[in-house]
Amino acid sequence: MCVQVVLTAGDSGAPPPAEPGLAPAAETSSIPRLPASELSYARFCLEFMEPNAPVLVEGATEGWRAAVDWVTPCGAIDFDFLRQHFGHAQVMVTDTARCECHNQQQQQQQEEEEETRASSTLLTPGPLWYCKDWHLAAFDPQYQAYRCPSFFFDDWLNELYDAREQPQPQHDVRTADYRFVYLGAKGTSTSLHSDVLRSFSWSANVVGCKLWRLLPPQYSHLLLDLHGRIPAWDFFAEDLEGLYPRLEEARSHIVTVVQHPGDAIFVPSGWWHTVENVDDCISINHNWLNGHNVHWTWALLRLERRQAEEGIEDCRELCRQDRPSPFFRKLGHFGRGR
Ligand SMILES: O=C(O)CCC(=O)C(=O)O
Ligand SMILES: [Fe+2]
Repeated sequence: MCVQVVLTAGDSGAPPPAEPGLAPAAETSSIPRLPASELSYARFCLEFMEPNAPVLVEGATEGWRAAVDWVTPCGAIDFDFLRQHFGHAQVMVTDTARCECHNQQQQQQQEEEEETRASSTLLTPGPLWYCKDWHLAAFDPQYQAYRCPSFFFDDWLNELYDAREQPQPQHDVRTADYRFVYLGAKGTSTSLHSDVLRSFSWSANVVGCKLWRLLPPQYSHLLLDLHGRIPAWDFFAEDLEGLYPRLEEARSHIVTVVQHPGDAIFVPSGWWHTVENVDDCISINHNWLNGHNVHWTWALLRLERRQAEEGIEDCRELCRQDRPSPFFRKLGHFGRGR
């Protein structure tokens, strides 16, 4: 699951400790690739979770039911199987043909361009639907599509979900789990983000190749707009109005990774990333927290609380619950009078 976090800008060219508590990651131009059989849990803790460094684990989907059921003999997605077994599921889809701009002006500009293109050529590019964040494990607990690889097992976030006695609404972010299926055609993509709550994420490809671009957290400030607030939606966003003056510098620190079927990528806390599906792809993704990263989540929650408090400082008095404000009194009066 992905969310955008609003950050504060660093004040100099040097990488600032822009994100409280997030230690700078070692500079790297590629990430290690290790066969699952050669990676012990102790080594994963020591070399990857603790230093918050990415790694690609090969052969992570061996023995998975999904790696058999969801794949045709020629290695494509078996849509017949998916349709038969899960055709009744309701899922969230995103049209990734439209760029996920966070800036209203750019969004409007894109819409205008699309309108112009449509009226001049009478050809509108079709939508590119990407099914994201489908909670399959919770939707059908009997059908065990995969086993969580042992490296990613120490998971306090999903344990919390499992500990609940009552089934919870799947699409309610307050109660849903953080175990997902991503299903997208060639060309679908996920725009620039860092993961929810500064969690770790792992993603294992069952079918297809994905192209990942990763940026360590100490360069977060390079993604921000002129005002130091909104991060760019893509590392390669066309910056016509000079809104993202340090994006080019950010690009020089990107680490690019090609993920093949069977590979699981470990995305550490606070690392920014984009993902492109080079083929039709289906993958399993989890977000998780444990003793190696939960302090960053705590730091983020405290920061956001402080920002929220500062944001309402000017109307704090009006919001006090023990004293109805003149505004609400007026509204109440207005309602009664009609
Ligand atoms: O596969 C994708 O499109 C996005 C996955 C992702 O962002 C993640 O696993 O953190
Ligand atoms: Fe992500």
